[in-house]
Amino acid sequence: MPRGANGYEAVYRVVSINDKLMGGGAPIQVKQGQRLLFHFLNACATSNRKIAMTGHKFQIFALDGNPVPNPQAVDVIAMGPGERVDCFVDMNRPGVWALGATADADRNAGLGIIVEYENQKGQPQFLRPANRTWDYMVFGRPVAPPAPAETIDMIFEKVPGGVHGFNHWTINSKEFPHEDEFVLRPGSKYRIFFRNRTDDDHPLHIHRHLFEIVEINGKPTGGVMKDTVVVPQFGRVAVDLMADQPGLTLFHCHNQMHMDFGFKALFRYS
Ligand SMILES: [Cu+2]
Repeated sequence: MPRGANGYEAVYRVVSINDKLMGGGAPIQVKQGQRLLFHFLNACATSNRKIAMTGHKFQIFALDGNPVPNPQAVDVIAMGPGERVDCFVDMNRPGVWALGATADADRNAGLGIIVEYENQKGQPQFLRPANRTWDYMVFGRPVAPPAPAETIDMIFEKVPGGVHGFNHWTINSKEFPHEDEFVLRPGSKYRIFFRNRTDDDHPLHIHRHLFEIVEINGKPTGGVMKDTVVVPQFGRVAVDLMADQPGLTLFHCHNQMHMDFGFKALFRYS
């Protein structure tokens, strides 16, 4: 792998929820005993984020709009750019709370919204949860579906941009465009191996298709359908994709900077 100084990455002075910095808009006003439905979308072009709400659990039932086989309550939600999470939260801990980023820098830059129980006043409280793990596999089944006959291997690498440059990104040693590497036969199913040989977590997205996560870092899983998956640094994720949407299909890292500097490919149908 090429070595050298990292190039520029995008960073932000302010971060918002529904166009408002935390405290800049109306709080979410709730009553004890209520159940709230949340639709979360990470609309940032470049940053993975984690959010939490002290004393409350997110009861996750759908990812990227697809019901999960094993709904679970978790303390923290992690989302790469473009990912969506649907969940319930039971309001059973009166107070004034910040629903916001677990990273202090992001929360202090505005990434949060105040949740205020009836008859409660004061500054919003935020305590970082002890368990901040996020694992797609807890929402799936512990077995992978049978392997399809066809496989596609994708190796992702970084070409460091140097002190005043931009990092570049390659798929199977090449930046975009890839002319004929990725050809799908209509009606065939493919197991795609995403091999991340970089020190970033990449949110990978395939247009117009769903895929099933079937392996993460060597552990089998099944049943979680998505269109975007964050592949951890120096990790491996396998997904099964049914080629049933003929037409040119863009595959890319959902980090805009990575996509603009090589990290994308067109899948074609034969
Ligand atoms: Cu990326």
